[in-house]
Amino acid sequence: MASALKNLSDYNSDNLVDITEKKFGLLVAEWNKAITDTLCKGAYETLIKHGAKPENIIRNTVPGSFELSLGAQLLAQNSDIDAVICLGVVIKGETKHDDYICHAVAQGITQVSLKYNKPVIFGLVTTNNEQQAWDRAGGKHGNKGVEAAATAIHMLGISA
Ligand code: DLZ
Repeated sequence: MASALKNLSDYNSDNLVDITEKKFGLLVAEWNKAITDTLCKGAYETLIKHGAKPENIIRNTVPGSFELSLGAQLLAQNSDIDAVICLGVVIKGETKHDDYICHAVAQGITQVSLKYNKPVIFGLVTTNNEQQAWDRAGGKHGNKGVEAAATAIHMLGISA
């Protein structure tokens, strides 16, 4: 099985861009807050490590992952912001709520990305249980917040 790109060093350096003057919107859902805070820390530290300035990382929270789409739109419409990183954790329950939320967010942030022509990153961890979510928030499957930030930086390097 192909392994996921986890760090910027996994990307082709041709696509990398200097992010010292780039502005990022970091949008974090508060459901499963302990886990989303860990994703957020991973994303934030990755941006800083690769040259972003702390004052250029605008962090906002939304109540739950369902609200990520509107939150992303509110950030993306700001012409100062170059990329938006959406982070959330949706854990399967007894009903199909997880399906509805995940599909809505996937569609919503895709629309925002295409409407505003800027990267809006899908950093949604969707799992069957809490342990699987922790496994992806600094556990055995890495930190998806780090991957989301690396993806944003990579996308900023795409040019026509
Ligand atoms: C309602 C709900 C449920 C049941 N589960 C989650 C979840 O696992 N992860 C998450 O981020 N949000 C959840 N929510 C909240 C919804 O995303 C949303 O905030 C509410 O339905 C209000 O629109």
